[in-house]
Amino acid sequence: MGRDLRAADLDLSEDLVNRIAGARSASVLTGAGVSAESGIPTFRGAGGIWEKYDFRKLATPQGFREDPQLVWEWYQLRQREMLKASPNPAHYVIADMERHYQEFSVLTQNIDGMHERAGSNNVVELHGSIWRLRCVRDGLVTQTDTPVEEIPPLCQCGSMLRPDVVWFGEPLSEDVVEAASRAAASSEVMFVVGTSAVVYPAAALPIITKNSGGLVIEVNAEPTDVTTYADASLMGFAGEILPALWKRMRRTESFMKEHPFIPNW
Ligand code: BJW
Repeated sequence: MGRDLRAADLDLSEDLVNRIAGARSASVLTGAGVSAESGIPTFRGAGGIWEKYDFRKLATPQGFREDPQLVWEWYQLRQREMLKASPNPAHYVIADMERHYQEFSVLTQNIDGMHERAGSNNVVELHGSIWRLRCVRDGLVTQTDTPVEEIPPLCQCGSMLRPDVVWFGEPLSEDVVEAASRAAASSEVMFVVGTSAVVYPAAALPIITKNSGGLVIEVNAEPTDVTTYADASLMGFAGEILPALWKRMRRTESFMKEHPFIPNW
């Protein structure tokens, strides 16, 4: 990791790079792979979280009801790890892209807050945030930027707080689904970065873009279901591929015309 991939090495036609750079609206769907180079583990595959931990006990409402202490111990550990981690070049390129496109959204399945820390503003957190806690009784949400101390943490009302994240079998917030679907439908380009694209409804978002006539550009360490319909699949580490892609985009005529003061090297 950390290799400086040459922009010219990307397997992308000049025509496709021009279309990507010349688009007016774009979005990025990200998954755990975008934060892997920050040292935050992914869920599936070798070394993934679900290899070591049982998702039924840790990421379902039933698991929380049965053993909130255990679930909170896991989230506290992850809060500590995430706080120590820093955004990587992939997060920073995505934040830069927001300044290029007239309309741009980051649709993230991650709960780590890395996109915001890298400078992205328009972020839709599909599966919630580890930095928000929600009262199990009245749904009141509080924000935090430090790991919880006492576990399980309690609300002022005396009830238990839970992480404000979406577990298996729970619906995503209606507002979030609405915002993400709208962004997907209006995107001329969607980048799909570091997700296995097996968890729904998030995995349906690039299909919405594709069916609405937009381009789907995948960046992943390995093939996924998205590979079968993407307009291009760039295989490799997001922290290497995205900076190389961004460099190629900055050299296109449409980019230089629009941003004459951004260097194209
Ligand atoms: C790199 C890289 C590098 C690595 N560079 N790439 C059957 C049974 C049970 C449920 C279902 C079922 N069929 C369908 C469902 C629904 C279920 C679902 O989709 N399940 C499938 C798994 C089958 N979905 C849900 O339950 C959702 N809710 C729902 O559908 O509600 C409906 C409803 C309506 C009305 C009433 C009630 C319900 C909710 C899903 C919530 C997912 N939650 C989690 C945990 C969140 C909190 C937390 O983090 O603690 O979200 S699970 C986990 O998976 C997490 C992730 O956001 C999500 C997606 O994973 P992601 O991000 O794709 O990571 P990985 O690890 O899978 O992939 C990483 C990728 O990166 C890989 O491809 C690598 O190659 C790549 N990579 N390094 C580039 N450096």
